[in-house]
Amino acid sequence: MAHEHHGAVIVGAGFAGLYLLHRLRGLGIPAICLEAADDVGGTWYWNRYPGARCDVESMQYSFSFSEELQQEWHWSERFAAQPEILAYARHVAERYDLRRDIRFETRVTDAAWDDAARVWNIATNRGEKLAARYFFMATGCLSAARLPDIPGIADFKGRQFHTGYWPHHKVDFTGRRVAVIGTGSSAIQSIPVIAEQAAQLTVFQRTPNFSIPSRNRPMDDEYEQGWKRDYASLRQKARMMRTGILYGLSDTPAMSVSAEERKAEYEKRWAVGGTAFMGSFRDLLLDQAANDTAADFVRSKIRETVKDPATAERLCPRNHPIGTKRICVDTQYYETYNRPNVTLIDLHEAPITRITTSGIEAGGVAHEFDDIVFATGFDAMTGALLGVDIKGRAGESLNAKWEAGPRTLVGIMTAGFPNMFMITGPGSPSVLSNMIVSIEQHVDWIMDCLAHMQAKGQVTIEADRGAEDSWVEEVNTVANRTLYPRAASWYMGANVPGKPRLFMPYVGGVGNYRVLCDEVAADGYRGFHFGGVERPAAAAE
Ligand code: NA7
Repeated sequence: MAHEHHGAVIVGAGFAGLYLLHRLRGLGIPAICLEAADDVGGTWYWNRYPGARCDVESMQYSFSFSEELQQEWHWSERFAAQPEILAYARHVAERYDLRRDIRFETRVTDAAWDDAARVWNIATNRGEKLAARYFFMATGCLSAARLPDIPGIADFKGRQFHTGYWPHHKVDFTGRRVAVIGTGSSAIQSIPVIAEQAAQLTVFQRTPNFSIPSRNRPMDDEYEQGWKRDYASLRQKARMMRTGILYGLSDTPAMSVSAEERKAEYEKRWAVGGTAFMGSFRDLLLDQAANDTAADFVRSKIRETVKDPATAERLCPRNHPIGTKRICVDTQYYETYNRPNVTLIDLHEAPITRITTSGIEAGGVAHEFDDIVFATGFDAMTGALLGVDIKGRAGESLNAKWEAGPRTLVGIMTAGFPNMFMITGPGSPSVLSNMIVSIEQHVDWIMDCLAHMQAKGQVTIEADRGAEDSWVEEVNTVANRTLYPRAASWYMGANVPGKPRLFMPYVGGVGNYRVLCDEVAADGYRGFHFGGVERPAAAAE
């Protein structure tokens, strides 16, 4: 079959894909977006589990590229729930007439660089063959859902769900015996909602997580107007923050104040709710003693909240510094364990041996269930990228190149794969940040770069291997200055058996990273090679 020719192919119609499509049109590069789902939204299309909600405040978890868009959209809650965020993604798609260039229910299977033609040849699960000069992987960082390797999963006769791959119809748990496996963010959000419906809910916990109450509430009109009056400058400040989120980040080291002052600060942040708790002191992710004070505080809150002391102890995280696994934000999570219909099973005391036709065997006990909810996470950051068979220059495969871990130059390109861009790829702040801020920064930077190439008549760009090696080292060096590598987290690839263990996101901060990327551009795109001069239009006539 002949190849369809496009200026650019984008994989994924989440926020990154939508914004890319919009911006590429602005540059006059005809693009097509290929999306496995039957609608836009990415993460917010798939993660429809009960209680799914963003842990970044709505006023900040939205696009900033259009003043009209940010003024006209109204968020109904401090932290938006999944249906509202999906409605927002749909609104963006319609407002900018993006759907006409999105091909749904189309999964990209292969992509190979043709060095002679200087194009990417792309194949889909529908047998289509496309060719494009530019290839964008806008596939998200948490999009390859993982079922655990527990024997017998296929034998279970009841209903099974994965939080990251939730059905589109309403799932009713009324009167049912439900198991939830996992206690990450998705479980912590869904457990309180499922517990209200289910006859019995049993939670199987391998690692307890730290969770901060969200204090979610309906949007306050004055608060919304405060943001909208000053959106441009507040957004600008957020872009320079460590996480791309504007909240109070203290400059004070934790141990420089008295225990009473520390407690007062933690109490204040606990009352405000949300991830800003980690901004209580500037060194919580750098200094173990400082971190211990915050972790002790949260453990004390768990003990205060959960009435059964044995359950409270099981829920207290002890094997990682607070914040080194993604901190969770909840609505009534710990309180849920006071309900008579909720039981917690600690897998260290009672490991799961198998799933049977009627339930789960753990610690020699057979538990019977009608439904099992797997809240077991994702092959994070690299899963979706490596899920496509990508071959670069001379047939080098991305899977082979990244066998010992992802290698990128600033998380945007990888050497040997010309004209292939990753949005919020490994080696960039990505999952440690407000994803929409990071998406906009990557797309804007790449668009400036493509405009620069257009102006010079260049058609290829590629990361230099030496520059990439230095960046990989820098990503490691900054991570090793923090407490992050002390946790067996999905940031480290630790949740996937056999995955290389190294800290994948760049921890140097969103603001610093932006400055660094701008310097690279100002320095003539230092570390990138350009090539293949396009014949001027007149000469080509
Ligand atoms: P996470 O944060 O990866 O959580 C997955 C949970 O599932 C976590 O508690 C895991 O325990 C647990 N898990 C994974 N495999 C197993 C097996 N085999 N047995 C028992 N328990 C298991 O995914 P989420 O979907 O909750 O959240 C992902 C991100 O989405 C979140 O951080 C937000 O950014 C949004 P473990 O900790 O590995 O011991």
